[in-house]
Amino acid sequence: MTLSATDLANLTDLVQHAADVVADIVKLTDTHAGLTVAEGYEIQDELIRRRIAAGDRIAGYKGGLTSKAKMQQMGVNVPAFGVLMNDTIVVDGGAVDFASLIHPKVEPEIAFVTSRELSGLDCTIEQVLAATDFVMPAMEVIDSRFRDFKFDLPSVIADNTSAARYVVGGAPRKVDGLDLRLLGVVMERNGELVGNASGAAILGHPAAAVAALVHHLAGQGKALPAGSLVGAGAATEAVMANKGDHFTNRIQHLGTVSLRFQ
Ligand code: OOG
Ligand code: MG
Repeated sequence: MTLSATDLANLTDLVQHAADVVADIVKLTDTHAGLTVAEGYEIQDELIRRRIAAGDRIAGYKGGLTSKAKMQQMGVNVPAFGVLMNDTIVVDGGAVDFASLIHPKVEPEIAFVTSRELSGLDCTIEQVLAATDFVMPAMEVIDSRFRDFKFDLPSVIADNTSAARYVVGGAPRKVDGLDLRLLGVVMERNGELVGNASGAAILGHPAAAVAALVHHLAGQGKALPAGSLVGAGAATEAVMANKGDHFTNRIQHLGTVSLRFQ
């Protein structure tokens, strides 16, 4: 479809309002059938612009749908990219207000912090690793604004890829001497195993998710700034959360990160 300025404003309002009032909506393509992926990113950009105008700031970036487990769970077969806003960052061990979210799910992730700018459509895993300051265990709380988490690629992108909360923890670790593909990832809910994988579950190598983000930004004429926090995406399926639940992600050699819902 051709997204008019009015459509852009209205669809952005719709998504932001759903988040604000904690009530789901149907996916955008149910009412705007021809919405494209590029238009999804236009809506996401407008959403982020508005949050910045309201006083928030960008804390980092995220890759989503970067593992087979997630792609199969959501019925989407390519990654999508989004932005982590500062007011969604939770401290390690911290609490998330369950009532502030529609139907939160938790994902075990690995997060990167970069030391140099990365750019270009040909950015490689090696370049990402050379520009990585450190990696940390992380978890994302996703909360699709769409009913029953039913969406397609343009809709989920417009919804800033379901981003809701993000927590990093452990001890920041240099990647030298580590093969990130081989790191065991173990997520527990209330002490019970709910997901396990190795780093390779993320596009074959977690740094490939950062490279894919760089390619995506390059397509928009942008670079990934030095000092960026990047969530590489869930290594396993996302797991439904309930009020009172406590989640932990343990990653071999990187340590542990946790959060709870209250
Ligand atoms: C989209 C976001 C996916 C990930 O890590 O794969 C994501 C969704 O599944 O709602 O953040
Ligand atoms: Mg995620």
